[in-house]
Amino acid sequence: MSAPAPGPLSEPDSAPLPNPNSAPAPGSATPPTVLAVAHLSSLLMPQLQAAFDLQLLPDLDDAARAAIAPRVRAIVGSGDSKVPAALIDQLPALELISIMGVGYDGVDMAAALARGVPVTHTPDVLNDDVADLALGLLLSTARQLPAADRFLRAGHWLQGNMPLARKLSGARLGLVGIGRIGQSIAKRALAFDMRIHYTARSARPQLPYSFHASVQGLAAAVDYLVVITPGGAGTRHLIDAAVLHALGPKGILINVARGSVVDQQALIEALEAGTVAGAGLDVFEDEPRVPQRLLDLHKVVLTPHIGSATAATRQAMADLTFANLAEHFAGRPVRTPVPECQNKTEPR
Ligand code: 8YV
Repeated sequence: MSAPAPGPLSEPDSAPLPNPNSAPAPGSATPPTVLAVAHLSSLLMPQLQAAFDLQLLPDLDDAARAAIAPRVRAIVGSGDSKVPAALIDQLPALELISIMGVGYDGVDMAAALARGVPVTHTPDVLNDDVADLALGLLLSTARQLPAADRFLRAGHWLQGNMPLARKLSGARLGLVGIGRIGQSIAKRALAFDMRIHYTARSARPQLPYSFHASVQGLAAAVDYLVVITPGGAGTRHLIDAAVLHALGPKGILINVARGSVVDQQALIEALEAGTVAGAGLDVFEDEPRVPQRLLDLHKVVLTPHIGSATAATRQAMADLTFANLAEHFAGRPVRTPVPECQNKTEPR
């Protein structure tokens, strides 16, 4: 993919980024039209509104959509936004897709690549938060922290102690995915003296952890299985009934990746049957809807997709999403292209 040609608003290389707090000066050139595919973070929207002709897809009727389609030069969305081929195909002037999230499985990458449209995301800035949450879910499920809180508040302590929980320190941890976030989880788990195992497309001999070629083999070898692999067609239902069976009646599953990676129906059945001990889930197959059968299970800890949801991290993600757009429209290389678009944009 060649670097996009600088647009009419291009500035010399030394020019500062557009100031997100100032609207274009009266009489200046029309700002580029950017289409937000959803109502996005309030940390990002004001920056976009100040710098661009921002159009909100959910607010447009068919006629308004058709009217702006020829001038849309960028799409902006979040990690869970859908950017289908049908939308990309309707936008002849599209130059960039900027996603506020590390995951971009909602973007039809084949369609974007076919059109030569670069896609950017927000890696690294959220590694700590997602890894922190994974450890939080591990501790919450192992030590039954939400159940303990409910137990105390309900007055049950007055009648006796809670059933004993599970030990986390020293246990075997299996990571499905050993990318940047997976390694951040491993680093934290080492402080709990956990023994780290992982599976990935290929072994990483430089890492001091035990590699397993299959997810099933990994699940059979560990006490806790943490899913931290990208979503999308390639990993859909990677954690299926067979993997859950291998994890076994003492095993606990944590998912901080994408709901699509786990066969949710198979997980519910395994939890109900007791063939898996528990689960800590931050992501679900049909967010924000969570099946009643999952809500009814006391051995699961459920959080509403909050992996990166701290003020500091969401600000960093918003700023990086904006910076990718700003760099592009200033005629400079984008900062964080997705892996499929790296080395295909101008070298930095
Ligand atoms: C948020 C995420 O859901 O980064 C991701 O891929 O799933 C989360 O951080 C979202 O993208 C925030 O906009």
